[in-house]
Amino acid sequence: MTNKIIITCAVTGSIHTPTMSPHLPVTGSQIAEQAIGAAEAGAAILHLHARDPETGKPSASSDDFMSFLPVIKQASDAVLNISTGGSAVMSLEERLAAPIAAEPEMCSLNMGTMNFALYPLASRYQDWKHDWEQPFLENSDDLVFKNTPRDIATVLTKLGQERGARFEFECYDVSHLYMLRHFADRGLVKAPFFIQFVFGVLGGIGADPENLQHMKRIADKLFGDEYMFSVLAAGRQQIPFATMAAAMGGHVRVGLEDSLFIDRGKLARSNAEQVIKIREIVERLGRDVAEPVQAREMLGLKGADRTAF
Ligand code: KMH
Ligand code: ZN
Repeated sequence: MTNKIIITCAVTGSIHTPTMSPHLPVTGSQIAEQAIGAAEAGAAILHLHARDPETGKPSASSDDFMSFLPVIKQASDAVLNISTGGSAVMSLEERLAAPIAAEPEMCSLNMGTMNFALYPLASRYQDWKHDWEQPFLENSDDLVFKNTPRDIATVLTKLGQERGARFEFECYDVSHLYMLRHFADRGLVKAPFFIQFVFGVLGGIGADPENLQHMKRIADKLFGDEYMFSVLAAGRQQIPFATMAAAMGGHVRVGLEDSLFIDRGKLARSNAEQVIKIREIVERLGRDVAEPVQAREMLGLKGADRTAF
C-alpha cells in the first residue's frame, strides 16, 4: 500500500445540466478556471469533458476542448486526462475526435456496454435553463452506453498504442474488471493499471460498501500488485466512498461531474471546494496527497511535453 494518494477531479462531465447548479462550469474559461483551482487545491489529475459554451450541452468538438486545454496546461502541471466516454449519446467516433487530436497523457476508458440512466434526475427540476436538458435526461430510459470489445480495442490502439496515452479504466461493475483482464491477456495494455471503481450510476453497481469490498477483492485476484484502484461514487455517496477508498489504500475521485454537492442539500460552489474537503479527510487518515510529478511516476505517463496542445 502506497502512502501517496492521487486525487482526481472530474470538473464538469456530461451527467449534470446547467439548471442543476449555477456553479457547473460550461464555457472554456469556466472549465479552465475551475480546473486550475482544483489543481491548486491538490488534484494531481484533472478528468476533462467539454461543453457547448452557449448551451452547456456536452460537446465532442475539438475546438471546445482546445478552448481550455492549453490554458490549464500553461497554469498548472496537473495531469490532463481527456474523457473517451464523452456522453453516452455520442458515437465512438465523436467521442474520440478530441483525444485523438490532443494526444493527452491520459484518457478514460469505459470497460463495458451498459445502461446509463439519468432520467430519475429529471423529476427533481422544473424550470429548465435550456431546451435540450429535459429530453436529454428523460430519453436516457432508452439509452445504451456502447463500449463493446471492438470499441475498447479501438481506444486502446488509437490512444494507447499509437499516441502513448495511459488509461483511467472506468469499471462500473465486477464484469468490467474481467474485461480489463481479457485485454491485458491479449497484450493490448500493460501494467500498472489505474482502475476507477465507479459506484452509483443507475445501470452499474450500486453504492454499497459491500460492493467496494467485492470489487477490490476481485481486482486483487485478477491483477495482484499490478494495479491501483481509485473510487468515485455518483451523488451523495461521493465523499463517504472516497473516504472508504482512502482508508483501504486506494485513490479518490471527486468533482462536479459526479456530484454537485459539498454537504447534504448544499451545492458545491466549485470543484476546488470538493478537493479541499477530501484532501483534509485523507490527510487526517494519514495519507500524503500525491503531487502531479509523483502521479506521473506511479502511472508511467509519457509527460506533459508529449501532448499535442
Ligand atoms: N461520469 C462518470 C460516472 C468517462 O468520462 O469516460 C463516468 C466517466 C466516464 O467519467
Ligand atoms: Zn467523465
